[in-house]
Amino acid sequence: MKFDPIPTHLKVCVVGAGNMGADHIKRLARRIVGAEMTAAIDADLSRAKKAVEGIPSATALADLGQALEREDVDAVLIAAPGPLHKDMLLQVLQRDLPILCEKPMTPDAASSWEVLEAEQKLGLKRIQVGFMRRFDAEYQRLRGLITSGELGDLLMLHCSHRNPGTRREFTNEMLITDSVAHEFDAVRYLTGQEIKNVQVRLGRATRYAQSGQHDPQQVLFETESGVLVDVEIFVNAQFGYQVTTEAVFEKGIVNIGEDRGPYVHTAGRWGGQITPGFVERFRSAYDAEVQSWVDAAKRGEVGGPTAWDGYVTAACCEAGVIAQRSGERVEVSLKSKPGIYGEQLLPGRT
Ligand code: ISE
Repeated sequence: MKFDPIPTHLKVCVVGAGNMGADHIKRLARRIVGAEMTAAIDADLSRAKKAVEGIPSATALADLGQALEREDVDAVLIAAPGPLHKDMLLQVLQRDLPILCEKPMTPDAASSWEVLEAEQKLGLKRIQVGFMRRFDAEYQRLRGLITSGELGDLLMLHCSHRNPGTRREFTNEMLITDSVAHEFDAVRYLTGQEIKNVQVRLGRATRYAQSGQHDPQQVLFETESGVLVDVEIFVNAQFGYQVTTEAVFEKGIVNIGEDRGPYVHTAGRWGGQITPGFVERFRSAYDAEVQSWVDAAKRGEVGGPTAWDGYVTAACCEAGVIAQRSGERVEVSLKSKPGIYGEQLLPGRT
């Protein structure tokens, strides 16, 4: 095994130098403690070169295979497009290196299950999946309130997830698989329960959607103990980026995600700035996520959501896409959880 269990600096290779990959490259080079950015990979080599400009320790490459041959790669962060993840994950697992894989782990439940099987052959967890909301301070506080029971039982969650716009290739299914994927994981994280079923309602649509998209959509789901969740997914909302949750308890209401920065009074006006996108909105959560991955990787562990969480979200998304097409309520079907992924996240009240 090439991986030294406790290297002082984890030498990290980032695959994919697009929006998210380039952001992680900067983060690893400038803000993460105990890591060194050594290689950036992109099929478009000029993009990889641009992403590592000003980072002397990092080389730009066009192919993951080349990077895995190098002595200066201890761990891999995958931020390439989702459909490429499965092959990359299997390739890195063969080298038994720690992986942080951006969501979706893979685009469907069957391919996620193949990845799980490959990981189980190693006998330990190597993959952390990039559900960064679990590292957001407000989500963590809300989870604490749910587990402590101090406001009574959680009854409902009202979520909104708004993006300013989408690229042309963002399909109607991606409203579920790329965007609502976060709510599936966040609800599992908050409640400690699995999601039983999903339904999608399509109402009046914005004229600003890309062709083929019906936007916004209302996605409804139910957890094992009957907590009802409604999600407004609106990916061409024009005004900025916004992700909020209102939690309804027996003895109170909790709101998170108001995202209010400094409130300025000047020149006869008052107000603040709306964050433009997810990179800015969740910057601290991404920092905490990557730091946790690096720290855990040095101990030979995983520091966040696992491949099991990636698989479950893929299964929820699959049910969501069927629900989107049929308008019916669709049950989420899951295989049993393999032993290496441990217990249920939290003991939910039944
Ligand atoms: C994007 O891929 C993300 O992960 C963002 O967090 C989400 O808000 C956006 O809708 C997705 O397309």
